[in-house]
Amino acid sequence: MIQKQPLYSVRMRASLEGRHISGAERIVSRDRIDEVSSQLRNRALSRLTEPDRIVLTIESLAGRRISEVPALAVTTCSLQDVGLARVQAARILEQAGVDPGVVRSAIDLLDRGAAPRGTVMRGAVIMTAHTGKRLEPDQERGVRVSRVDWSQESSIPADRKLAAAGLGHYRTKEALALATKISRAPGVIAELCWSDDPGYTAGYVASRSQGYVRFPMLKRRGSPMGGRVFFVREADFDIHECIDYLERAPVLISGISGITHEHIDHP
Ligand code: WAQ
Ligand code: MG
Repeated sequence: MIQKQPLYSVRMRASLEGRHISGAERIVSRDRIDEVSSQLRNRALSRLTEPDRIVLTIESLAGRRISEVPALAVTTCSLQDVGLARVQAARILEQAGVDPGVVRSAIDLLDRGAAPRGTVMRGAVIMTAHTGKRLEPDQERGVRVSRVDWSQESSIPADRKLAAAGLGHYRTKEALALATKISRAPGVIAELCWSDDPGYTAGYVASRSQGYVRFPMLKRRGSPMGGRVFFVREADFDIHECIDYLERAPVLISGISGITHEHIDHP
């Protein structure tokens, strides 16, 4: 899509003594750069841990091809027990084509901390769906998905629809945008994610065909462990093409596709 007005990627990264604390990003028109920059800066400063360094990057996307795609459909699965939720999440990933053993090792990996010393990675693990091999070049950093946001026209209506469904937390809106972009990455067949925020227990599994399936309790409250795993097909997988898309291709989310709740007592 060719934009009438040039768009800018605005990205924030905050750290303390070199350790990552928070990051966020937007894609906005020129006249909104000031407003959004200060929002991101305030967000960095309002974290429990105060950063000693905040890096703001403002980059023009003029001349870049920007794709506009609808959000994945959202389903919330009612299972309130972490163990049962993980069984159901695993089943969905298996249906997407991930080997059952690989699903288990991915869940264990996020539980233990996927970075080398058992800490949380800044970005995502890339894992082959049949043999469970890790392919991300740097296991401390992982792959950071970037250059994705809700379009200006869709953002407020999306807030309204998500809030009306009881999903008004900013994390849900951001994760849905990320998951939508990730689901379209070349070679990615599914994703698993839950937050590293000890107070935020919700997580999701997502794929292009199954949509965004969220679980209010995908980890135990109080756990500082979280992360993302992108499962990729084994054959003809081009890691450079995939990472280039995830990190660099600008994607705008054009609107909400549907929000449903699914009540099941047992996986
Ligand atoms: N690209 C790749 N990986 C990322 C990115 C990114 N841009 N941002 C975060 N991660 C990885 C990193 O390992 C984090 O530790 C982990 O994901 C979790 O990040 O209600 O808030 O920002 O439907 O803590 C999911 C459920 C919330 C939302 C996810 O993730 C819902 C969330 P967080
Ligand atoms: Mg976080």
